[in-house]
Amino acid sequence: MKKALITGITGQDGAYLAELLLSKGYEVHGIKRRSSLFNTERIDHLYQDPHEKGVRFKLHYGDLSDSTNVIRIIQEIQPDEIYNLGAMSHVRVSFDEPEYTAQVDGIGTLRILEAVRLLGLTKKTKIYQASTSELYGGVQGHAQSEETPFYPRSPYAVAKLYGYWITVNYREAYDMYACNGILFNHESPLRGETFVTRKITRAAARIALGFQDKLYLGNLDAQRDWGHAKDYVEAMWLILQQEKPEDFVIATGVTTRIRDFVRMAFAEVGIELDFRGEGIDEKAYVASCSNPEYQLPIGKEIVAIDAKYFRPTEVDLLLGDPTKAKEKLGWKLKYDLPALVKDMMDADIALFKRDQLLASEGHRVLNYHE
Ligand code: NDP
Ligand code: GDR
Repeated sequence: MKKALITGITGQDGAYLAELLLSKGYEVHGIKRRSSLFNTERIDHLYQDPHEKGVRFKLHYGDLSDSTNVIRIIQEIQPDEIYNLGAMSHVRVSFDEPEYTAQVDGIGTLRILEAVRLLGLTKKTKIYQASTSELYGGVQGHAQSEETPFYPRSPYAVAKLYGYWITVNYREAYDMYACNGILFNHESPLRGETFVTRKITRAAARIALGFQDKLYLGNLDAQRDWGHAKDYVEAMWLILQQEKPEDFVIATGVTTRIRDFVRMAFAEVGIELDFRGEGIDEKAYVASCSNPEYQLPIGKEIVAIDAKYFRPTEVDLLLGDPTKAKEKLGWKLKYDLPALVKDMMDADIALFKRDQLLASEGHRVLNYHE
């Protein structure tokens, strides 16, 4: 039985990847962080009582900022495959926590690679590094492929740039099977609530059900190449099953503006949005207002702009070219953007209908929205 170790198993991709590997017969180990509240909601359905026999799903406390912890866990497990998905993954938050982001997303990758080398596992253990389309950042004007140079535009992307190159370097220096998946944005019902797509689908569902009045967003003109996380974890696995270790771009090849995602999500609950602000430079508009908190109401007064969601440096357009992955990995997409939006909206409507029921019975429901 193959053994896999997933860092970041409690995150969106970690949860889907764990499901996929279990379905393929792997023994799956994951690193979870200690937190003051349970943080395993996305993988609770996979939990197996460790006291039982034949358990194939095991969690270990750990943190990518702690080298000795990483070494000990890898030594104990002796994994065949490591998927390094753990990261401070929020681009805007990385401007607030740049040093921590560098420690975890950059040096954390080195800690994994170095642990495998020190433990003499270079011939046994294959490593997948969660690289990102954010590496391209300021490179605009054409579809981005494995050959496109990088120009990171955030502390997150700069940390991931180190992760990318240290993975390539260990592959070349020590002949390790270590690969980068350069994944473009991928979303799902399990997407973290503060990333733009989930923030939008949650808000559309909550507004339709009367839990929320308004949705505040930042730059609506950015364009992203969005796929479904379920399709993208398949690619991660395929990348580690090749004869030779190589890096791959994983993307849909279609890009869409944030405002169009907003329209599509609200259309699912029968709300047609008419963007009054369309065509104007919203960032300049907000900056020109004397009150920095001024919010420009657009779209039937339901969607408004709040300057705090703009980033000091933005990535305007991401559009990936997945030709190599399609040809060499045989990777295929099952979801297009309308199917992704529908999947997310269905899940969030169901979630908040449950809250509606709880509220009608007099129970307190969580009121969190960013
Ligand atoms: P999430 O933010 O959903 O999950 C991140 C995971 O990393 C969580 O399990 C989190 O734990 C864990 N983590 C955070 N800090 C540490 C740390 N110090 N030590 C160990 N684990 C830590 O991200 P996604 O699932 O969306 O993304 C997975 C990976 O892929 C990330 O590396 C991300 O940067 C990268 N990526 C994501 C893309 C996307 O569109 N989703 C695109 C390209 C790359 P906890 O639950 O405790 O917070
Ligand atoms: P991104 O995803 O930065 O591409 O990183 P995010 O969903 O956060 O932003 C996408 C675009 O939407 C704009 N935007 C807003 N973003 C957020 N979060 N909140 C808002 O209110 C808002 N309004 C507009 C942003 O400015 C941006 O242009 C994601 C992460 O998963 C990374 O870990 C991963 O590496 C990349 O995708 C590929």
